[in-house]
Amino acid sequence: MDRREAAGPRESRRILCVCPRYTSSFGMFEHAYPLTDGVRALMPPQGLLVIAAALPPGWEVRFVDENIRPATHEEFQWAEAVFVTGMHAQRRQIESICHRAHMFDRTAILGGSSVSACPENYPEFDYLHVGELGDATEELFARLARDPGRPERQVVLTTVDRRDLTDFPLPAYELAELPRYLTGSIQYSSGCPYNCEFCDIPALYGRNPRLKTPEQVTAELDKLLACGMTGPVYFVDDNFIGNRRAVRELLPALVDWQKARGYPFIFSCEATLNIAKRPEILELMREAMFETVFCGIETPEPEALEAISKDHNMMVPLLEAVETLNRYGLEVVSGIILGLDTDSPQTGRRVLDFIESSRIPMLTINLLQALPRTPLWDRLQKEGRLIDDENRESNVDFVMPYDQVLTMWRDCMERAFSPAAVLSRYRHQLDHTYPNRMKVPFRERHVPWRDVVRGLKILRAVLWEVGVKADYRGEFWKVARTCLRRGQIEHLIRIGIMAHHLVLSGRDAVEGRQKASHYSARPQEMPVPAE
Ligand code: B12
Ligand code: SF4
Repeated sequence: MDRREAAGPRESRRILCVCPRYTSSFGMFEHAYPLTDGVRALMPPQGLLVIAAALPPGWEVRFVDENIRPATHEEFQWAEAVFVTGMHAQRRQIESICHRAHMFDRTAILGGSSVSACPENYPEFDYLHVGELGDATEELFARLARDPGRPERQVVLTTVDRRDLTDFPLPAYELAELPRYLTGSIQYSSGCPYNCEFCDIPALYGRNPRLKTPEQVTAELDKLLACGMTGPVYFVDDNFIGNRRAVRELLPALVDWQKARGYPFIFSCEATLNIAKRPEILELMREAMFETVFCGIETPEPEALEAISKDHNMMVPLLEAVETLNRYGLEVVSGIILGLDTDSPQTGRRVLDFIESSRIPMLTINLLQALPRTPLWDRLQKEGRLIDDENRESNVDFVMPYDQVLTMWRDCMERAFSPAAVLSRYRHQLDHTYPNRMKVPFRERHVPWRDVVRGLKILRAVLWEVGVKADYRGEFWKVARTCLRRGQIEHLIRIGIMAHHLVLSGRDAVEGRQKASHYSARPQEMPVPAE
């Protein structure tokens, strides 16, 4: 029997899927959006699009991403049940969708990473779906098929038997307004073999990465392309090289797919820094047109890496690893954590020195936040060092004085993202990383006319908003002139919008407009949109 038919009686149901707004934070690239032609969010929510595709046949589904526009009264009225997803950082916005669903007496159902880690945080939802797509999802569909109404008390369904990734449906990309996203999203694997102290991935998604087949991934790419997506596509995998043997099988399929279709996509992914030890993987990534890799470097201090069980970052000296990736045309994006137990008053200076020497342009610098279902949470709880105070920037009672950690964070943000620092790091990438990328002649590339028009509009916005109006335009032109002289318009556009975001985010941090920990669910100034 088809798995989708196993859900129960074939009653047709009307499901409204709603993705909550993100909390305003550095990693959302919000300052970049006004320079684009209508981008409103970073990437489509893969989890909700997979669930939408897994609904039993005949069920009607609508999808709204509230980062793009709010769900309307008419949509809530239309639905029999409202499906919501989300991370801890979106908690208040998740709750708001539940309230609105209940205003119309609609059944509210929550899944995703936040509820999977902390079901107790969401007492108001009618159903909680804990864990990945699996037996809980089938039970949910069967119950809704029998009765879509609100149950008398909350029902919590927990996946014990996860659905094999090879059995995942193609995400329902057709429901999303793809041009409104900065990048597309795709998933190849789930889970990570490491066990970093602060990370909840091993507990939520497992330590043995589960995988899709290369054929499935290329079919998803075909679907993304058919739905009108071109340009950047992000692999949402926790660690792209979690299973190195498998990735060596996937990459040749990606290379062939890209070649056959004229390289419509530019890929990025998240991977551990020890990827630098695998030149054969890096070469294939270059050929498949991977251009950016997010690596959780976390800290340049070796004793700190050891203390947070991230010693795999030390397999290759940090600077050497970054340089190696750059040699394959890969720009590194890095996460940095301040507030670790090993931090000293010198840590901020060391972080800044590392940023300067590695020339990594884009870094998310966060204060440590303890997430539930992590070894860090368990340790701090035992030590009595978890602080539940929404007015603080972190729930961790740091070893160093709180104000000193916060000052160190602000100082790092200010210096790392000063216009001169940001643009000189991009200048380095322009000379030492980008020339190492695959060069495909323009006529051999699949670039729809609409993308050319879009590129020109963004170029105009960059030149006007940054090149003419910004107070740091002098620094911008030092790099922009070189790009123009070399005819590197794509680089000019990318550097223009990203540098703008980094510079403005640094200023937000210094002027207190940005949170120091993007992981918490502290209520945020950003309101939930009214209809
Ligand atoms: C891509 C990604 C992002 C993207 C896009 C997120 C998105 N909406 O797609 C962006 C860049 C926006 C992002 C941002 C952040 N992220 Co993020 N992100 C991820 C990542 C790497 C992949 C997400 C994904 O697509 N997974 C694949 C899908 C298929 O899995 P899934 O979403 O869990 O969905 C499955 C189930 O949960 C379930 N499901 C999901 N939704 C629903 C709904 C219903 C109704 C049902 C029945 C089932 C269901 O079915 C799906 C299939 O199995 C995850 C790690 C991970 N493994 O998930 C981190 C992760 C979700 N992010 C995390 C964090 C901390 C953040 C940030 C705070 C980072 C930062 N420093 O700013 C911000 C927060 C955003 C904000 N400021 O509001 C944490 C969340 C911790 C938590 N438990 O809430 C994670 C788990 C990583 C981690 N441990 O650090 N992130
Ligand atoms: S390597 Fe990354 S995904 Fe894996 S446990 Fe560490 S922080 Fe989490």
